[in-house]
Amino acid sequence: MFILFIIGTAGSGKSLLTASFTSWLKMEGQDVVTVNLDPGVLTLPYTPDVDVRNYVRVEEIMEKYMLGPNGALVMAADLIAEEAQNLGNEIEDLKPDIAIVDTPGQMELFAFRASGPYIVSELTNEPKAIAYLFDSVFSINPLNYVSNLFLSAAVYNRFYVPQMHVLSKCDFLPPEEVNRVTEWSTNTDALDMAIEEKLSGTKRLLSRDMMHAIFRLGIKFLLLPVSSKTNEGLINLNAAALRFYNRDRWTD
Ligand SMILES: Nc1nc2c(ncn2[C@@H]2O[C@H](COP(=O)(O)OP(=O)(O)OP(=O)(O)O)[C@@H](O)[C@H]2O)c(=O)[nH]1
Ligand SMILES: [Mg+2]
Repeated sequence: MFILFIIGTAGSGKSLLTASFTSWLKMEGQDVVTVNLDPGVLTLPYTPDVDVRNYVRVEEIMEKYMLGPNGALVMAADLIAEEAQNLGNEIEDLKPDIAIVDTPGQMELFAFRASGPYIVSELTNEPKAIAYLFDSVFSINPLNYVSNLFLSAAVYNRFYVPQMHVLSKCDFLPPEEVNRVTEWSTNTDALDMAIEEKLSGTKRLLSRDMMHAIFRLGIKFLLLPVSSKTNEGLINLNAAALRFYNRDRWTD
């Protein structure tokens, strides 16, 4: 079994990618299950096979503890950790080839509190990877791109799980823009040049220094353009996931 966690900032396309990638894998004949870890979500574009809302519900926490929506989400994030074992058992009972895990809308609640890394490590002992989403329209600005790279590096430092970078909603951009942004992920000089061209003053200095610091840490992953509307790039996402899976199996 292989577990793929979909992580990204609010609205970056996590839930729809969970839905589209799952359908695509099913068409390829894979035995795949979906896991919803968002306790506050009302509607999902897929029917989760394993759902955290069966254990923790944000509306109930709001009522019971008289909390507002954000306070309840923070509490929910911590309560989910106690259910890691149950959720893991549910996944293992289904015996899938691959489980796609949709994570909470507010990434910081999952990534930057103690509970997220605990859940990722305790859910199962099977090989895992994280797909970190870069929202297309947001990413064409080099400052936003580097800021997102920084967030991804922070996620990487929190989870210590193999990570891949996905340029989500790529159908929003013309192909030449998609190529330009994906080149930034492999070619430091191209990103340096975009920063010089498009940014000035403090923004330029900050972006350049952040970019070099991140690349020095060895965090340089190819950005895979993917669209959940057209299914473009799902084949490459699958190939990248398989590479991690096989690598994990060989090193076990
Ligand atoms: N055109 C296009 N729209 C997309 C794509 N993926 C997601 N969207 C749209 O972007 C919006 C947010 O998508 P979601 O999948 O809900 O994003 P999310 O990251 O799960 O959002 P939260 O869980 O609320 O943080 C929705 O309106 C989707 O229809 C895509 O590949 N192409
Ligand atoms: Mg979602």
